[in-house]
Amino acid sequence: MATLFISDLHLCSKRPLITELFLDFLKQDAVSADALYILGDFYEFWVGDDIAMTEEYRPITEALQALTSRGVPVYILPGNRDFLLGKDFETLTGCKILTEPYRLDLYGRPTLLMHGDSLCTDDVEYQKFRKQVRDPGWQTGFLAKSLQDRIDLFNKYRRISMEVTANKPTEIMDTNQQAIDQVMQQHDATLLIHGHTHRPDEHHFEINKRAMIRIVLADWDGDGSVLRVDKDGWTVKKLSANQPKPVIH
Ligand SMILES: [Mn+2]
Repeated sequence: MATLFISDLHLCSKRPLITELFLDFLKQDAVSADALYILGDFYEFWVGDDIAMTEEYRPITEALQALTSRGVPVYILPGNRDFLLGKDFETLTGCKILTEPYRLDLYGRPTLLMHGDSLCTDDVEYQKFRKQVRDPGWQTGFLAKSLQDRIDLFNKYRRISMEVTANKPTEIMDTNQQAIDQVMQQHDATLLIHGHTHRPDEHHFEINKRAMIRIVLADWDGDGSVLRVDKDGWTVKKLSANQPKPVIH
């Protein structure tokens, strides 16, 4: 038995193969797991729980429900794309939403789970935006708008974000080591698992002579990627679509 970690699937109707890969992963791998943790940006965007049963999202909602009802706990830690996941999503899927940083004992190892965007402290502009959209007052106001208005606003944010990102030095958008040290020390963890940067890797370093590890999960783009942890250690498993289908433009 193992605990599985995934992030940055960016599920949306424009990438049906990724959704298919995820649904297969639930049936083939996740069904026998101790637990599944989804560390943010599971969806490309999430404008409110009222989209959970729309044609686009229903298969995902129902597949998560099927998994949790079979007794596999599924935890989701919202990212910068899906921070509006809420109570109705929990009820419909049986998933539990975590707030970050989330600390757990992972087979004896004190572990911290995050999405990763809050560690990119060099990107001051982004952190300001993050603070705004994570504000409960802002969220209540946003969710009170019509579905179409919310989708339009999200698309606008995405456009602005893409323009801004294109002009930013890439180092700024990576994690800041001081921020990592601080959060790991504060929560007394020796392993940090996060996604967000799309720079999959395993970093080994020390804080006050204590060995630390930071695992960065891969985004799902063409292939899927799963971090599998058990009492003996961890491995990264690549997932490929069983029957590759031509992409129709
Ligand atoms: Mn992200």
